[in-house]
Amino acid sequence: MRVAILSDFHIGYERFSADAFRQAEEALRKASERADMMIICGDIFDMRAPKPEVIAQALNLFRNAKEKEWEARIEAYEGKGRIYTDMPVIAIPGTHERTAKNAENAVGLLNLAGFLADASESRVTVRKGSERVSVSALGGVSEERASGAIKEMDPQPLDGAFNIFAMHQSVYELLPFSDDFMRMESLPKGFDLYVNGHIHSKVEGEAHGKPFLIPGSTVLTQLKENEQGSKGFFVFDTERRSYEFVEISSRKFLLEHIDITGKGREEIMKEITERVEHGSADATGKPVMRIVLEGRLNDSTNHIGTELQAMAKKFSNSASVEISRDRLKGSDRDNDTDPERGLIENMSIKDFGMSLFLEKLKGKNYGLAVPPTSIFEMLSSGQSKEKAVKRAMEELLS
Ligand SMILES: [Mn+2]
Repeated sequence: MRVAILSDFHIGYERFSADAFRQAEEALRKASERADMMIICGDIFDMRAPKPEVIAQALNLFRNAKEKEWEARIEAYEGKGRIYTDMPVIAIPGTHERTAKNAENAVGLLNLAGFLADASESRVTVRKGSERVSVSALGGVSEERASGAIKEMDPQPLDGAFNIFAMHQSVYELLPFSDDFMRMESLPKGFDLYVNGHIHSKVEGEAHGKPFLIPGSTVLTQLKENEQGSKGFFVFDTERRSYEFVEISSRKFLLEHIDITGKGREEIMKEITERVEHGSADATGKPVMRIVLEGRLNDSTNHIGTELQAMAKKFSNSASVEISRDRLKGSDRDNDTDPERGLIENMSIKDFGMSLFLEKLKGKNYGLAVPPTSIFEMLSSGQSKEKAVKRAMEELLS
């Protein structure tokens, strides 16, 4: 069978919402054409409580997949929940959809509507003729719970099938930023293929001697160095045990560094203009450019911030430009030592919030029986502050 592996559509992502929809649409359409089944490794939505218009976008996207005459069909579902379709479109919720325990998440809604099969903490087996592909999956959980959750779930490969394990987690070997991240060795053994979401650039690795694939996001989100590559998804051929990456058209993204040490404001402005003009020259559509200024500010460039912002706006017809001063040294910004920089740039805002929360608790010798991460989920849920605090207090005192 040909299995499409997609991830991180981030539908509803405000900054590039049209891109998020269009690029997810192209990925889903191409995947339906080229594959017998698909697995979406989380973060279909960008937010936990998507607005009705964003849910409508998702329904429209998955309706297209529903129109295909799928020859492969879901034959078995083994898990605690329920699925409402036998169409071989399998998904799990990711970090962005994660809700407090027992609360329905947005991917769960698509499952209820029968637009996909939520495979969280379950095993879903797809059959085409005499061939079987079995997918065991862990829906996104907070990082420090991942290895424990896999152990608890104890996923088992199915005899006579091609076995895939799917999840949505950070992996320490790929992002060595926190001891909370699970290790490759925590992945269950005996599977033929491991697929993951969460990381927004393409990864082709290995786990327990088998392929470990991350397709990356279908839309630009974090404006990081590694997002300059092409966007798309994998199609894995279970018979040949080989795969290809299918590209989708996506907005061009360029990240440039300019060293401003010893340069005056005129010179800096001129250099930025040249870079932007060069970068947008042969682009179809408006590219996204992030220009990172490096080096040391001097007396004449000390307070260049507002000018740079005005400058970035000036290009708005030809490119979406972001000028970063975070790496400058001098009195405007002083980041000579900023150990957290790398950390912040490589984590989602939510994960970063969680790590700050855990750090604060450590300093206070937190010793209650309630996992701090579930308290964090409650406090950061979309509810009003009063309600969230009330629920967290109830949980703590129960
Ligand atoms: Mn994501």
